Amino acid sequence: MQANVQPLTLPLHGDDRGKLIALEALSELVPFEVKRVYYIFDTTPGTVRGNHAHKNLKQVLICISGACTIVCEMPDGTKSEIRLDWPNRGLLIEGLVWRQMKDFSKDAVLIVLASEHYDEADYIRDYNQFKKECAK
Ligand code: T46
Repeated sequence: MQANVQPLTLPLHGDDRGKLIALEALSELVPFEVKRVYYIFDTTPGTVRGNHAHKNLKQVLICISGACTIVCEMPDGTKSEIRLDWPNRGLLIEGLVWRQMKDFSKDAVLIVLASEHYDEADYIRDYNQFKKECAK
């Protein structure tokens, strides 16, 4: 699978009652069947999470409350930082991408839609191993 990191702008349905965002599997925004949803919240100030890559997993990350920053390193070493600070701002990550999540605001809730069930064997948690995989 080609490594890909793609910011997404999720369509917002707003009126005088408030705002609503709909996410649909196999759509342009979530281009896979969602098998798992998890969320990260109540993070310790200053913490950095992630520090791993996935072999096969596809995910869409959305900070539905507060804000956090996602740092991605592509197989060619290119790095990008994406600030997720509004519920209609998402990030699609697929393929071999080293990721970190940092600078969580106190109220941050990061929700993640994932293409597969949890499988520790899909993780590359060793950075040197990641670089070796990238060189293949
Ligand atoms: C990712 C980033 C964005 C489970 O038991 N089931 C699950 O579905 C998940 C995601 C985690 N866990 C367990 C495994 C660990 O014992 O929860 C604990 C914390 O997981 P981890 O240290 O991998 O969490 P993060 O925040 O570093 O990474 C997570 C996801 O694991 C990862 O796939 O891409 O969020």
